[in-house]
Amino acid sequence: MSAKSITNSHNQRPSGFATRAIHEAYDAGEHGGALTPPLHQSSTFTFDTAEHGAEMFAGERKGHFYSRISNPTLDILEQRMASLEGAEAGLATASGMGAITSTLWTLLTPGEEIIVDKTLYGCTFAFMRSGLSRFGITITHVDLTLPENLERAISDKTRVVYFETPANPNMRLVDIAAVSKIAHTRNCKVVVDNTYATPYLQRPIELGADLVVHSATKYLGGHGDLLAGVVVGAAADIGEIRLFGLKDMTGAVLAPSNAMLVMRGLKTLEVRMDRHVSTAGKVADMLEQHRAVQKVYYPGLESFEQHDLARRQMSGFGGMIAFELDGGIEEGIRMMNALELVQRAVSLGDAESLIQHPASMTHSTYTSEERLEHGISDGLIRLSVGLETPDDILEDLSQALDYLGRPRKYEVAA
Ligand code: 4LM
Repeated sequence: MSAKSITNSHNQRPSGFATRAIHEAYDAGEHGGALTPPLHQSSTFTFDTAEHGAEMFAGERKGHFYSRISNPTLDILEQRMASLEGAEAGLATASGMGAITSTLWTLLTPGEEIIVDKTLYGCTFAFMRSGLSRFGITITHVDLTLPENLERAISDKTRVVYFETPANPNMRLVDIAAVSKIAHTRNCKVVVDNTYATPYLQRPIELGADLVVHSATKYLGGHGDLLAGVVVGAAADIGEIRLFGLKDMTGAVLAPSNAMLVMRGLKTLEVRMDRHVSTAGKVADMLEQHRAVQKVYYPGLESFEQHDLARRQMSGFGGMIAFELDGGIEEGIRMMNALELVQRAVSLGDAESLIQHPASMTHSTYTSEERLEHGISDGLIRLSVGLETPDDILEDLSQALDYLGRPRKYEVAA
C-alpha cells in the first residue's frame, strides 16, 4: 500500500510529517489564492444535465453529489489523514464512535466473529457487547498483549481483530506487527484505534494493520471544540465503508465546518505532540517519585512493563498517563477535587490538562465485574497532560497529592 503524498520538488523526497499535515491535497492556486481551503457548506451538488446525475449515481462519473457520500472540504481532510497514516485513502466521520461503528458494520456479517483486546474505551466496549452482539456477531475478548493468545483463539469464523494501543484507560500496549502477522494468516482484517498515539507517534498501517480508526475529537482536533472521527486504509475498504457503513448504516457524516477545525488542529499536531510528550514524561517521573502514588502507567517509564515494545513501535510515548494512589479511589477523589489548574473532565488530547476517574466515568459502561476481568481497576485515575507551562502542571498535581498528607516513602519504610 503506498501513501499518496506531496514531495519536495527539488529532490523528490517525500515531504515531512508537519509539511503534509499543513499542505497535503490542497493547491491555493486552484482556489483564487485562498491560503485556507474553502468551506463547502453545501448538502447537495448540482448536475449539468439529468444524464450527468444518473451517471454519478451509477458510479460512472467522479465528483460530489451529496454530502453524506462526499464533500470537497472533507476530501482534503481525508487525503491528509491518509497521507499522515501512510494509507491509500481516508474517510471523515462525525465522531470517533461514528468511525468505529461505520467500519465494523461494514466488515462484519451475522455468524462471524470479531476478536478484540480486553481493554477498550467504554463506548466501544458497549457497542461490541450490546450493539454488534445483538445482530448475531460473536465478540471474543482476548488478552492481545500476548500475541500467542490470538493464535489460540482465532478461528474460521473470525473476520476482524480489533484493539487500541495504548489502550484507554490502562495504557496496555499491543504489538501491532506480531498481531497483524497472525491475523493475516487467517485472512482477518486488523483494525487499530490509534487515538492515543496519533500518526505522529505511531503508524499502524506501516506495521501491518489494515485499517486505522481515530477519535479526531482528541489530539487531531486538539482544542476541545469539536467531535470528529477518521478511518484510513486501503482504497477498496474505505470505499465500502463510505458507501455502506457510513452512507447507509450510521449516517455519521462530519459537518464541513468541523472538518475545517480538524484541519486547523492538524497544522499544529507535530508541535503539540512534542510538547505533550515532553511534559507527560516529566509528570510521569514526578508521580512515580511521589509518596502518595502506588503505581504509574506511562509507556516512557523504565518501570512500564511493555517499555521495550513502546520503544519499538512508537516514536514518542504520548501525553496520557494512568496512576493509582496508595489510598485507593477515596484518596483519588480527594486529590482530584484539590486540583486548581488541571480540569476534571472526560475526553483527552486538549490544550487543557484533564483528569477523570474511568471506573465511574468513561468506563462505567462496564459492570464492576467486567472491569475487574478487563483490567480496569476501580482506583485508576487517568490524566491527559495538556499544553500549559510544564511547571504549573507539575505544581498543581504536587500540591493536590501533598494535600493527602501521606508520610514520605522512606519514612514508611523506616
Ligand atoms: C474518553 N474517548 O476517553 P468520540 N476511541 C477512543 C476514545 O478514547 C474515544 C473514542 C474512540 C473519550 C470520550 C469521552 C480510544 C473517546 C470515541 O467521543 O466518539 O469522538 O470518540 O474520555
